[in-house]
Amino acid sequence: MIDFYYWPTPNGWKVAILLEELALPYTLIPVNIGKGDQFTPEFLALNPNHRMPVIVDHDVAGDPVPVFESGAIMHYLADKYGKFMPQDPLGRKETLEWLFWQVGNLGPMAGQHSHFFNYAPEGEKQEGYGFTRYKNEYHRCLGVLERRLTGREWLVGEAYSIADMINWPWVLIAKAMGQPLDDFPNVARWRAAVKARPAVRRAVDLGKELRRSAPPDEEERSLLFNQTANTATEQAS
Ligand SMILES: N[C@@H](CCC(=O)N[C@@H](CS)C(=O)NCC(=O)O)C(=O)O
Repeated sequence: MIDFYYWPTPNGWKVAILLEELALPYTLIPVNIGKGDQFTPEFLALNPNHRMPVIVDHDVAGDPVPVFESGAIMHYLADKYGKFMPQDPLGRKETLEWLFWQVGNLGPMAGQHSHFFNYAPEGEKQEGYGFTRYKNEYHRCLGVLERRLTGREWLVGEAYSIADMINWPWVLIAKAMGQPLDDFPNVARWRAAVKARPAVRRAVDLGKELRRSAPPDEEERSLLFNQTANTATEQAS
């Protein structure tokens, strides 16, 4: 059995998609990131970076194994079950390239753009240097995907893989973040193909109702969104 520390956001969906595709049994453990669950000592023991998703794999020979960072989790599970990742060295190398690209490029750029787009105070939002920088970087990343997907169905090789699963969630919500995919027809086609998979639909629906729980108040939001090493440590203690 796997414990899945989760909140319904794009980073959470990545791992939810793989768990559903692998049809693995798991226990969902909600991490309400709007309320600060990611700073509890129990959670910090699993992920010192206080972010979800995290899994704890109990289906191992010794002590349960915690895994943090979505890319590491996807690689760990695909490797362990020998699925959704090519087995030949070149295919594995390409899968890792697109996995690392997601967690080093698309993920952070889309995440910061989402923050400015959804949470920045008025004024900062449309005109600020930061807003424009992350908006353009997110757009650039969509262009990288467009070039890669021109003339190919999936990101790596001939088959749907963890490279597609990890990149898809931040593309799913492109329009909602003010960047419709009109300029990126191949990305739009690929987005629809992934979205049509039953496992993907189950993953995106996972824990939807959790989001309806009370949103953070102003003080909580300020603490959560203005983290420094000190404030994060204070919250954890
Ligand atoms: N690089 C991390 C990013 C994870 C991440 O940023 N998770 C967000 C939710 S989408 C989170 O837990 N945020 C909590 C916070 O900001 O304190 C991964 O890919 O796992």
